[in-house]
This record gives sequence, structure tokens and C-alpha cells, in this order.
Amino acid sequence: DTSGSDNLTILKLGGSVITDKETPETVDNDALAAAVEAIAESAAINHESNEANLLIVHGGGSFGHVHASEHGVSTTEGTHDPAAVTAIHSAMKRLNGVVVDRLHAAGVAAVPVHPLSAVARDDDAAVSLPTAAVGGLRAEGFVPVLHGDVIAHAGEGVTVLSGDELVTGLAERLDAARVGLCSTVPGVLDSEGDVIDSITDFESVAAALGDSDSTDVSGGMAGKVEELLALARPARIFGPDAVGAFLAGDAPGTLIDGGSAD
Ligand code: IP8
Repeated sequence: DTSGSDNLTILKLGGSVITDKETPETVDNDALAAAVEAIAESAAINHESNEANLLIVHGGGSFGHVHASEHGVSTTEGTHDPAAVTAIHSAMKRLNGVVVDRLHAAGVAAVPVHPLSAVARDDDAAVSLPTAAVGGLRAEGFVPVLHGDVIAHAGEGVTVLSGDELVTGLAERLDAARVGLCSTVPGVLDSEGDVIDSITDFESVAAALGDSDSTDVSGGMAGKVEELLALARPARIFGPDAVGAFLAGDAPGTLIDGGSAD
């Protein structure tokens, strides 16, 4: 089913797209500016009706990941050290602040939403993700901007919640019509380096993608593909140049569609 109840598009800006991964806490200004411009021009933001059909999530890049690995925290390895929790969360808030500020400067009614304050994992690692805040903000014409974060995790202290988990969780709960992940590469690449058009099962691409069960926060591209295959709606992975095309309703990059029965 491709038609969500209220035409919501969820766009994730990858952390390695909008930051310089090599240098701690450095924004990639050109890449962020290009993404912001594409978002500001997009029809997903209807300035006349004051309706926001867009929700943005961004990843950690050289903000969250640097602090998370410094403190040995991942999606499965937790911490009970309040200073570690605060350091990782604060770094993500700094990046989120930059993203929100740039969106404002471009005329987008972006508002920050911080998962640590609202989201938790139970001891089966299932994420509880309340949607009252994002739903309420959208209904009032705002574009919520969420980010990968640290969240309470039963028995583990806090662990990392990746932006990808937020995207799939919100897509299901908010019945998103379209889901797009902007990555540094133009799509999921095969072993020749060509963009794969569509992926409907993991086995057919496993060899090209390599192992997915690393404790790396997002599990790399293989982890993303598995996560999106488990989502009961189609999603796309595309490169930084294709944000505008995706928001315009085009079909750039790789379609990932595990079917609705998964
Ligand atoms: O970059 C991770 O989000 P991701 C956020 O979407 C943190 O995996 C806190 C490392």
C-alpha cells in the first residue's frame, strides 16, 4: 500500500551526508545547504494551507557517533553513566539546532523534537514511540525535526536509537505515504558499484552488502536495507543530489519493498 492516510513524507538526512565524518562535531555546510534548499522548495510544505506533510529525521554523523563510541554506547551496549548520556544527547541537540536553524533561515517551519524525552526500549528491544507530539505539531503546520539519540533501555541504562529506527517506527505509526533515506551514495550499490533499482528480499543482495550484524549504530547499508525490508511499506535510498526529486514525487535511487506481510 503506497497511499498513507494523510500524505505524509518522512525524509531522513543521513548523518554522514550533513556532517564531515572525519572531524568531530563538524557540519558539512554545503551538503546541509543543498538539502535545506531542496526541502524549502518542496511541495511537501504547503505555505498556503499551513499544512506540513513532511517530517524530517537526521542521523548522528560526527556529532552523535563520536561521543557514543567514546563512551562505548551503541544500540545494544548501554550505559548508566549520566554524564555519558548527557554528552551524547547534547551533541545530537547541537547538530539538531544547526539543522533547525538552517531550515528556519530557508522559510521552513521546522521545530526540534528530542527522542530522549519521549522514547524508550523495553527488554525485547522494542521501541515505544509516542506520536502525540509530532502529530500535534504537524497538525499545527510545523515540520518536526527528530534525530538519532540515546534512549532509556530496560536493563541496559540507555542505548542509541538510530535515526533509521525512528524513520521506520514513525512511518508505521503515522501511516506515512512516502519514506526516503538520503545517503552519501546514490542508492544501494551492487558489487559493480551500480545502483540497484529495487530490493524485495535480503538474500538477493546479501553478498553485495556484506554483514549486517555489526554493533555499528546503524549497521551500515546492510542494516538499513534489513530495517526497511521489515517495514510494511515501500522506502527509497538515494543520494544527496536526489532530495529534491524524491520530495517532488520522483523515484530516485533504490526502492526497498519487503511487502506488507513481513
Ligand atoms: O546516525 C545515531 O543515529 P544514526 C545517533 O541515524 C547517535 O545511526 C546518538 C549516535
